[in-house]
Amino acid sequence: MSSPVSDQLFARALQLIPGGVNSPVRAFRSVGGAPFFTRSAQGATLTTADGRELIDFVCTWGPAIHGHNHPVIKAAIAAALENGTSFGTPNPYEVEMAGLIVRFVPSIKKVRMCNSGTEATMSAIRLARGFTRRDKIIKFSGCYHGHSDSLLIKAGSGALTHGHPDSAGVPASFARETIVLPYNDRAALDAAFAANPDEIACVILEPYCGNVGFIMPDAGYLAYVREITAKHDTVLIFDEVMTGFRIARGGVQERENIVPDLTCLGKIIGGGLPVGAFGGRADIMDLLAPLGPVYQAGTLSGNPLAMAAGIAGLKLLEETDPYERLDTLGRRLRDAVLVAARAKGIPVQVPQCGSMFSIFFTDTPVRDYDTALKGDARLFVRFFRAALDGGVYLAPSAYEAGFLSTAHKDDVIDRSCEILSKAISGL
Ligand code: HOZ
Repeated sequence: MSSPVSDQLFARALQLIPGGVNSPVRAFRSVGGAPFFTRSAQGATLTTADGRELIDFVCTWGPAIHGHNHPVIKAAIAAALENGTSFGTPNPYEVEMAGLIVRFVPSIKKVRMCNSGTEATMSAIRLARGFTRRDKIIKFSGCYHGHSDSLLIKAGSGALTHGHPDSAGVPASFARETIVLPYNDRAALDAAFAANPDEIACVILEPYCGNVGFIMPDAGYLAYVREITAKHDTVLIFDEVMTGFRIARGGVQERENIVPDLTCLGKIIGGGLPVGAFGGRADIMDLLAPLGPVYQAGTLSGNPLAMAAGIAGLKLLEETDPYERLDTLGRRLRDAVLVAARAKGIPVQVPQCGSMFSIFFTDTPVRDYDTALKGDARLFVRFFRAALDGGVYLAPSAYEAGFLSTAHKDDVIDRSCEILSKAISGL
């Protein structure tokens, strides 16, 4: 695929921006070649700087559940823009947004807005430490909670894709406070709590993992995590930055009927503009400044444009209730891949729930970091390139989730199934 405009832009970007990208997941280093540049995005389609149209299953890494550039969200941003871009004082949008989040997400009684998922998880952990007066935290290998120091240990997403799941620059003394366990392993949790009595401030996890590919919990696992954290007075934090408002309106916690103490949100709640939020039990949230001693702040937190976009997006979800439909489309895509791989004799796993999915080339069911790494990454690269040549853009990594939107209508899914099946049969 020749992309002279993208290639020229990338050459210039490499001189000015480390690796030519402002977030490592956008680089094509693990799949080879240079990334394409996007000129515009509409519905389920990206148009590259070279004028190529691609069916997009990255959806800006999750936020675009209504597709790109949805007219209702666009109009909400335009209307808010008339009143200004940032006030540095409370604004009415923030109150409406908080009301929507509290109404839709079962465990959230109070919520604080911030600017990214990274800020949300970092702040939720500080809050859990302030609440419990304990220092240690538990995270799970392959879970990615943004790029704050304590969390870049055995991390997924770009950290794993580019070969640095344990980031350089994290002081050993910080890393010592982070206990990393395998996901889906109850015995490992038991052992960690037994070895660190009254020391663990919080357990943070993506209840459905989306950053080491898409992985779902074994039956009863999340309930067990809830039970053991409650038993040890440890704060349970669900990182629903990806899954919030995507797996269900109330996130995984609604689907699985689990009540975490704190929840982190981002992506969809910003309607495509930068945003994050964390919320939960009122007694914990009220420890935040200015009420309490745990400090957290942000010049652009609750930004009126981001709030207006997010509010429009959340209201659209309420009006359209797209979840069953998205699941049907997700299953069609999954089944097409399974059928094509079976016909070709290629082992594949396609975990999928609603509008999230992954494609792992392995015969081992994927239930944690180690089994995700069993996927044939070289075969994934060939598959990725064939899909891209055919007109489908998947995340440029064997360890990222795919996303659908309501703009992926039947005909788009039909075409995608054809392209992906052809990509597999050519492997
Ligand atoms: N969670 C996203 C991908 N796994 C983050 C996107 C990014 O790092 O740019």
